[in-house]
Amino acid sequence: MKLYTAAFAPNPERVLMFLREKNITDIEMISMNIMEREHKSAAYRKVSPFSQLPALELDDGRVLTESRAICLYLEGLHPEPNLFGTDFEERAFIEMWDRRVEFMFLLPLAWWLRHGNPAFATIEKQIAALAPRGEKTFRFFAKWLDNELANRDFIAGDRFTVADITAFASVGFARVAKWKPDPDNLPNLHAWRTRMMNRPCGQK
Ligand SMILES: N[C@@H](CCC(=O)N[C@@H](CS)C(=O)NCC(=O)O)C(=O)O
Repeated sequence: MKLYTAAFAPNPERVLMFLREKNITDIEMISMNIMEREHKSAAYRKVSPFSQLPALELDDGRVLTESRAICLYLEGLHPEPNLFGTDFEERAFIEMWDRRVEFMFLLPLAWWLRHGNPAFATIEKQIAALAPRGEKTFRFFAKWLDNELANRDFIAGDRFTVADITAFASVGFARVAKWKPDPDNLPNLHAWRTRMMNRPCGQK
């Protein structure tokens, strides 16, 4: 299998963290430079129809895109440690949390950065009004998550799951906005981030 990936990009990072947590090391890596538009080549468009990363090319030539789908496939091949849930109830709650994080944290952050930071003009038709809208939702969700984490150590419950990976990749990407959870205002999110940094997902 081949994983098309990119440095400093949150969705590829989600899959790379998943690989580290599962200790999967037998996938060929093909790294592309997004800022230099390597992923916009005609050759890569044949791999990924929307020219996005990551993409996992299977040995039979089929291609999976969407970080979550790639992780789910890898969970099937490497069931332990379980990161998607062991029974239907746990899977449903983990999915709820993972989607909350993706839609209310990672995507607003992407709007904030991609529409507000001139560095992203090479890959985004920027609409200035989307940046503050994204920033507001991102900051709102960070505060909300901080309150949630007052009562537990992980995003979706009492153990580490794929939802922690999505949130940790988001917090990593937020460094581009010079944002990280401030221990005074977001103490629980700050403590959770420290826990993540000390896990395999935090070891680059
Ligand atoms: N929903 C997709 C999103 C993939 C995505 O947006 N990837 C970004 C990198 S984080 C990308 O390829 N950006 C290139 C571009 O927008 O031109 C997933 O979960 O994998």
